[in-house]
Amino acid sequence: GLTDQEWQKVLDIWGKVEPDLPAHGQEVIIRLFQNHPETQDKFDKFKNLKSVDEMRNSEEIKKHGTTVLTALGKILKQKGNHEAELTPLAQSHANKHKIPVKYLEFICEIIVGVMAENQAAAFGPDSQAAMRKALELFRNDMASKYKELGFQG
Ligand code: HE6
Repeated sequence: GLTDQEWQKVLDIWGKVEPDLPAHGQEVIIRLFQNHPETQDKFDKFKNLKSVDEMRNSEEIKKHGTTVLTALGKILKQKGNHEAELTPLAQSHANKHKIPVKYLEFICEIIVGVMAENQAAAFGPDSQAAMRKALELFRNDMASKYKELGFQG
């Protein structure tokens, strides 16, 4: 788990991201699709978007990025006691969307990268380390739920 100080760092930096959630979310989804095109294939609604320009002009991508980061923020705010938030997310991503744990790793790495670019001043090495730990906890707990559900993610 994380110490109180680490959670404090995570929630402090998330507080800086939150006012600008749609921009962060849009960038995260576009980078996910650019760096790992197999993730884009999981989305019926985004399969048709071919170029970065099309992605940038898509309100749907921005909306989805906001949805994803809003859900993640709710989870982070539970400071590890995220069972109630994680269960439905694991269920939908295992059973319905079929998203391997590997893809969760991809998006977590991209989230840290986008935050590092957009929040350079506030997101120092300690904050980055704390954020990475929080995202690792999230992924590990998602992976456990996947196992319970029999999804070999
Ligand atoms: Fe996904 N997602 N997602 N997801 N998702 C979500 C929260 C998805 C995610 C990683 C989602 C995904 C494919 C997520 C998704 C729908 C992820 C919410 C709240 C919803 C929703 O309610 O609509 C993380 C880390 C979080 C917090 C891929 C690929 C990755 C890496 C759909 C195909 C699909 C969908 O609706 O079709």
